[in-house]
Amino acid sequence: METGSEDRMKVYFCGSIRGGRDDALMYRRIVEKLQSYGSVMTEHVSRAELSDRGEDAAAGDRFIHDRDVDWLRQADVVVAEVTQPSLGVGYELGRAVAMEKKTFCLFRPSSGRILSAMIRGADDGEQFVVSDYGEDEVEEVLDEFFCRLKRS
Ligand code: 6K6
Repeated sequence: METGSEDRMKVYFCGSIRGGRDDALMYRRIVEKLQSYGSVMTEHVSRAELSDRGEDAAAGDRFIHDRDVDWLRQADVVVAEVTQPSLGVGYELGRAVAMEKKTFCLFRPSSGRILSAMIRGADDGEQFVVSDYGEDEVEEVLDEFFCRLKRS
């Protein structure tokens, strides 16, 4: 897959906004790493100053939905941090499956949560992959996924 300046891989990153912002710092780390592979269309999801109200003065919810679904359509790969449950992230993942996007979900068992069966159970080892990770390993786990993606 191309990662040159004009033809950079488009990565759609999903992370909780109105579902809760507890993992915002982890989203930042993930987005910084993703930027080494391609261009991250949803970089705003990782903004530390964004509250769980997910407010945007100019854009209404319909605008956000339509723009994000359009970006999802254009994406080469979808990466989601799914530790913090979020309706929006779950919806994006369902749409990504319907669009047959390569999708990688990251979950931290140390959170004490148990991931939804609808996400864990969607793992087919190829098109939709779920990976458990520890806080110190996120960059390594992403490297492994993108290495495999380049070879496929
Ligand atoms: C402006 C700046 C940052 O956020 C905003 C306004 N809100 C949203 N902007 C863009 N994408 C959003 C917004 N709210 C939700 N989403 C999408 O849904 C993101 O791509 C996230 O992956 C996901 C989060 O869903 P909720 O249900 O946790 O909000």
